[in-house]
Amino acid sequence: MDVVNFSKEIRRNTLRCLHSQGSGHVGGSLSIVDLLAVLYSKHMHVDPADPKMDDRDKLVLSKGHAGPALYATLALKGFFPMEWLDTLNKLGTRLPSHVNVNLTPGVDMTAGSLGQGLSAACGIAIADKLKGVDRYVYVITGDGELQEGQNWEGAMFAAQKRLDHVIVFVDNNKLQIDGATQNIINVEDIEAKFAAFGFDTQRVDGKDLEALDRAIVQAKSAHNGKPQCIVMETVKGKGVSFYETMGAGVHSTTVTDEQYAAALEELK
Ligand SMILES: Cc1ncc(C[n+]2csc(CCOP(=O)(O)OP(=O)(O)O)c2C)c(N)n1
Ligand SMILES: [Mg+2]
Repeated sequence: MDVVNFSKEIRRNTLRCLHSQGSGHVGGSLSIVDLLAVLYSKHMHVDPADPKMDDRDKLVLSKGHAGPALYATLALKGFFPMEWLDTLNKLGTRLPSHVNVNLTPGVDMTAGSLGQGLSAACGIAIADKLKGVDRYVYVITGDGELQEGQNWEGAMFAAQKRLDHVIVFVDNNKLQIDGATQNIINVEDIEAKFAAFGFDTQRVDGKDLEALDRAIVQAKSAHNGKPQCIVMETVKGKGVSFYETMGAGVHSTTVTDEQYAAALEELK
């Protein structure tokens, strides 16, 4: 499957997963689909048949509420049966609404309490250095999430320890739970902030699959001792017109039978 169709399939199955519960974190799941499509089709060194493979690349989905998008991606890659997508958050499920390393094959770190993923990635990366393991550790944070101070402790640490295999993506969809991120606590200029903390930074259109790919290639090849940050300009609810225009309400909203059918129609 080419990356364009892969991203479409991830969107469709993200909504399938959310529809199984009738509601959930629709907006922030859909805004990272294009990144996941590029990462998992072109970059992640992983083996669905051996999810704990020693030298695999790791992804820390720090905005752990976007689990449904990662689950759709992992299911499509063959980490687990597609039918699991219909069990989101149900009793006994392997797919909780927020990602859990102990429950889901292919999930590398538990998240949900925002702000901790970069620190976790630093821990993984420093352990890798000590053990001589050569892998990339990717982190996906939200723009609202950057309002949490722990991110900046992690950023300082990553630079101090020269963790150039840590690649942080910021899903800059401009919305958090209560409204526009800039009206609550403005986090811009995100690129300048990470640069000031010692990162190499790039800013890309997070809906442009080729631009994302180029940015990742560049970040992976830096090898200059600097941790890497890619700020992605995204749209919350991306891919479905009525979710894209819902505003802050799309953070956690319904996926009714009617909405699901209408969304699938748009994603044909
Ligand atoms: C420590 C912590 N505080 C509050 C929450 C509740 N919460 C869940 S998602 C969210 C908004 C996050 O905004 P952003 O990072 O921009 O996420 P996105 O727009 O990508 O969904 C909040 C406040 C949480 N999960 N963890
Ligand atoms: Mg956001």
